[in-house]
Parts: sequence; C-alpha cells; structure tokens
Amino acid sequence: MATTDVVSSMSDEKESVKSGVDDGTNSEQAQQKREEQEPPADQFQRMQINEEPNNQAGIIESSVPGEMLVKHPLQYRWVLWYCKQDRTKPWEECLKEVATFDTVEDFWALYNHIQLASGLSWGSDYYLFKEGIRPMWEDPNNIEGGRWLIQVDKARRNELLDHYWLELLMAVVGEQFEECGENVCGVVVNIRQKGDKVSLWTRDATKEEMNRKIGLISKQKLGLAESISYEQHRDTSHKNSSTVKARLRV
Ligand code: MGP
Repeated sequence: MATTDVVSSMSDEKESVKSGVDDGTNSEQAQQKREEQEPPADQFQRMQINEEPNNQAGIIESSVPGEMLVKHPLQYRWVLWYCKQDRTKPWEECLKEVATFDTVEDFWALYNHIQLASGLSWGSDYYLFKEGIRPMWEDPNNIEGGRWLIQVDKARRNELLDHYWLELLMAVVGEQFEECGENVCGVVVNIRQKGDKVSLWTRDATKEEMNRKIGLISKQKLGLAESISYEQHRDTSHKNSSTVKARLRV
C-alpha cells in the first residue's frame, strides 16, 4: 500500500497532559524533560503511514479544515502494556493492558498522556506489541523468537533512556523495518536500578538475515555506535547466569 509522510505540524497538536500510567515518581522532572525533548519535526516526517485517511469523527464541520479531522491509519493495531514487578505475585499477573491504538494521532495522544520511561519507578516495564501478541516468551508469536537488547549506559541515563524508547516506538509504529516489519512483534523498556534496558522482539530467531537487518535499522535509528546482541527467548527464559549467549551481533 502506498505510504506518505506525517505532516510536521502534528507536533503542535501534541497534548501536554500526563496521567494514566503515572506512578508519580519524578513526575515533574519527567514532564519538564518531555517539554525539553519535543521531537523535532523531522521525526514526525520520518514516520511512514498509509495514505488512506480514516475519518473516525465521521463529520466534517465547515469551520474546521477537513484535514484536521482526519486520522492517519497505521499498518497494525498496537497495544501498550505496563508491568510493575511484585515478588508476591506471579509475573503474568503484574502485566496490565493500558491502551490500544491504530492511528498516528492516537499514538501521540497516548505517548503524551502517560509517564515517560524515565519517570517510572524501578521494576516497571512498558511493552508495545502488535494486537494479538501477548508480551511474553510463551506467546505462540514469541516462543520461537528473540530480542535485540540495548543496555542503557547508567551514566548517561538522562540523555539516553527516553530517547531510545521513543525512537524504538516510532520505528515499530512507523513501519521503518520495510519488508522485515512482519517479523517484528513489539518493543520493551525495563526500568531497573542495575541498568535500564530497551529491546525489540522478533518472531523467529532462525531468520538470521531478517533479524540482522532489523538490528542494523534499530542501531541506526537509535544512533548506536557500540554493538548490540540478539538473544533467543528460549535462552533468556532458561538462563542460569546473568549473561545469555548472543545468537547475532551487529
Ligand atoms: P525481566 O523483567 O525480563 O528482566 O525478567 P530483569 O528484571 O532485568 O531480570 P534479569 O533476569 O534479566 O536480570 C525478570 C523476571 O520476570 C524473569 O526472571 C521472569 O521471572 C519474569 N518474566 C519476564 N518476562 C519477560 C517473562 C515472560 O515473558 N514470561 C514469564 N513467564 N516470565 C517472565
């Protein structure tokens, strides 16, 4: 399907409110940072979207320009999940579905409504996965897959964490992986005292060329100079040391 760029003026429409998933940690700091980190226009332009508009409002009032009512559909519907570790409960029970969206506008509305990754408390995670894929190793779409893992340098957390997470979100939602996009399941950010992590999960760990390309595109989007490794979920879920064998490295 043909695609077009999102207009840069969309950045003016971004909401400044913050609620929903907000545990209050560092909220003010995070909000101030959000304002400082308003993505430049070119980030909006880089999101690829489908050309056919989806006017969910269904009404075009004469006083409002038609293009302002039009929502731009994404190729997939995405679900945002949140998890806060609680050692007294099974991991799965801590996982909560937050919201679903399938347009560029709803993506930004959600992103601007929730806490920044850097404002979450230790032990929290966000997961953004295609609708129909639960963000866990056991899901049939993940069971044969793996993840590109990016460890966030603790010393540069303020500068890197939110930037990496937003870049990864925009890359998956904006279909930046070309023909490999089908193999992408979702993205994750883990907020950890020992060091935050962001990762991109793919469906099939045996598709080396496809995974390598996804890794290279991710590296480029995040502006990484250092190498990153791909771990198979089967290894991660059965690990008995702090390291997991890298299946690929780019
Ligand atoms: P984690 O949140 O991926 O990493 O897994 P963390 O907290 O940095 O820990 P480390 O082991 O990488 O150092 C933490 C724990 O959450 C795992 O050991 C599992 O008990 C549980 N867990 C995490 N994930 C992603 C899954 C999953 O997909 N399925 C199940 N069953 N448990 C999971």
